[in-house]
Amino acid sequence: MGFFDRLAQLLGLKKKEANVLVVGLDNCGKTTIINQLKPADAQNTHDIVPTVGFNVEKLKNKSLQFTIFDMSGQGRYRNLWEHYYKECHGIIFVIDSADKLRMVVAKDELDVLLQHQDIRNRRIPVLFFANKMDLRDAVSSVKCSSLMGLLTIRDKPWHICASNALTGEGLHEGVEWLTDQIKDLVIGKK
Ligand code: G3D
Repeated sequence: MGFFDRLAQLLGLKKKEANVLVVGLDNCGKTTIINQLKPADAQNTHDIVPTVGFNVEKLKNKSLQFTIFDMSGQGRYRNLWEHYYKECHGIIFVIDSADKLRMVVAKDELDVLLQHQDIRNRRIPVLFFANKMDLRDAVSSVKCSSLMGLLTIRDKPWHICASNALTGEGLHEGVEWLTDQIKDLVIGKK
């Protein structure tokens, strides 16, 4: 059973809704990752288009919602996506591990996100994908953690996985972790 099915089933049982934000700079692989995570029968439907700043994907059963933001473009859409911070139960932060130059920008965006008033004081789980691990210039997930300053995050559970969104490699491990974290948050404590 995939991430969607498993989490949706758990949430469905409790009539809860979970919101997951999928964020990162443009072109880092957000859309490709979400497509991989969708149930097999929905994977080849073209209902997710490349993200232009902002894209909300709501699953049919309505218990699980993915909202995808591009954190690029001088924050043109920032006001729109900040609206979703209050309601989110988990964050997937996608990093292009082969684009060391823009990792500095990704780090700045991460810092702004983590300091936001609606995120700062909450123990929201953050899953990082060091994506595009298949590319020759890709840095390891350990190196990625250090470039992104992840070791300084102490008030939120976080986890990083190297991934290849084209093949799906690494995605499973990451979403297993996120599922467990959200399960505790949404079902365990609310
Ligand atoms: P975005 O939604 O974050 O903007 P996309 O990014 O999912 O649209 O991906 C941007 C490009 O990167 C796409 O290529 C996609 O196929 C590619 N990509 C995504 N993940 C990986 C990966 O893990 N490895 C490699 N090698 N490429 C990846 P195109 O050519 O369609 O623009």
